[in-house]
Amino acid sequence: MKPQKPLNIANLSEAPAFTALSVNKKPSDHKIVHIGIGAFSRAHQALYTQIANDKTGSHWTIVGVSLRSPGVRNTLKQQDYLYTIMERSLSRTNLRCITCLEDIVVGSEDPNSVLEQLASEPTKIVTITVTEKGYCQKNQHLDTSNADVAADIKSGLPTTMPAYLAHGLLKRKNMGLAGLTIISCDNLPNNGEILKNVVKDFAYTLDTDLGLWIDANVKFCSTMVDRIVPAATAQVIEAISEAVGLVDEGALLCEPFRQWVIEDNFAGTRPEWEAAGALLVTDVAAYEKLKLRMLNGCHSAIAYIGTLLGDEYIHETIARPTVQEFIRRLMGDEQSQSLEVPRGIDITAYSETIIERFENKYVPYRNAQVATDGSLKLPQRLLFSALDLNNKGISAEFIALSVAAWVSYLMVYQKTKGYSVNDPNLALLETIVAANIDSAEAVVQHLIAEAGVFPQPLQSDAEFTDAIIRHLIKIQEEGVERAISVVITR
Ligand code: CS2
Repeated sequence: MKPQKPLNIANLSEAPAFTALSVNKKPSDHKIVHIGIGAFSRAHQALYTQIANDKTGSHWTIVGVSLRSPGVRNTLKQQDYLYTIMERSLSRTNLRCITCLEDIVVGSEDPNSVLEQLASEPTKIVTITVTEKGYCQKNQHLDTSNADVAADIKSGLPTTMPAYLAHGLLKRKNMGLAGLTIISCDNLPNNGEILKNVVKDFAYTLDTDLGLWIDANVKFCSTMVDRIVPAATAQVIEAISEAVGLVDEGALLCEPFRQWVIEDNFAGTRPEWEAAGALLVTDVAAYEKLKLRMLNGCHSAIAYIGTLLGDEYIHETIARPTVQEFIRRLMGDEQSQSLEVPRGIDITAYSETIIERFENKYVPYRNAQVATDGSLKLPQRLLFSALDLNNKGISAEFIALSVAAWVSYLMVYQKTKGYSVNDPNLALLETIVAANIDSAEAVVQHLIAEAGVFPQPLQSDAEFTDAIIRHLIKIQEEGVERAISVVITR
């Protein structure tokens, strides 16, 4: 039966799965400010904090920050910031109510409300999920040619993540508050270091001493985060609301799998996230590389191949035997060969788990969602692996085909506009593709040289360039599935 009443504290006892829950809404003196309070962070970091609270009796709360849209705040405010996570696979369905989210502030409505949270005494930790483009970086430093960054420097009011953090830290410094720990949870290698660089670069534009204060008082942790959490749809909200027995407009569906590896580099206290299964390590680099190349690299390859095949979802594309074999080989022959597997990880089992996770049709994930922002994702997901393989004398045929699928995806879009392409560099990509639309060779060469996507040494790798062109021509002439069949039977 369709529920009528909303999920909130007063109605909680009417949700059979949650009757035993007690919600602690007392003000907390241990807060985490989370910038970028989207579906991923609510089903990942918030869950780790919730479990750590539940297991240890601690009372850490999260204040979410949405830099632009008030949507999530508007939805969750009416529900006392409670929401459900449904973990789902063939063999498992689990419902959980998250109660540790305290509030959400919206930067576009009131930038000061964000700065106040960053510069409040109880705030000990800031976690970040703003996606690749939110870092406003170029070569791991602040990109001052980025229009939003330039506007933030000029106006003195923040709109970008680096500007918010720098202003917030300045406020903390001026108020004589202690430093804090800032944790990047985005899919970027070396994410803690990049975050530190962009924040410090912005800090120097505000106050010459702020950089020194940051060095002395603020710690940045790199992390590897992993969980497949699609953007919630109306169907998901309806199905979860029915399962809960209350209407939950903020409900999220995700896979049961989750992983969080955190660099143990804290300025002060933190939740006992290890009680929720997080791994605290001295160096996360190897874990980041493993996950970015094995999972995200293959995810992107599937997204472009799947879009060319007209598939809506990742699970549909991975169910095609040729694609599945291709992804296994991309992982086994190339991505895994390009990196050092962290000790204790069985790479074959890890790869098979990734395939199973992609196959999880109970958590449908759109190819279009993974395909977004390709120009910012391709380097760490596929291109750096090609570079490392090249240095080892191993050819990168499967990677080249995946890159050719991305090029073909841009070309088909240019010609047909049959789907939308979301990418912050779309204008430049379109210009390059449009000028060379009749020649696979020219399009690849100009994208490699001018799109700002391909790392320098790879630009002069003629063998890699030729392989992309060869696969692109095959895709154009015989279709992507045939192009894949050729490489997997070699
Ligand atoms: C995906 C990731 O949309 C994407 O680009 O590859 O969001 C992926 O689902 C997560 O990184 C999994 O941990």
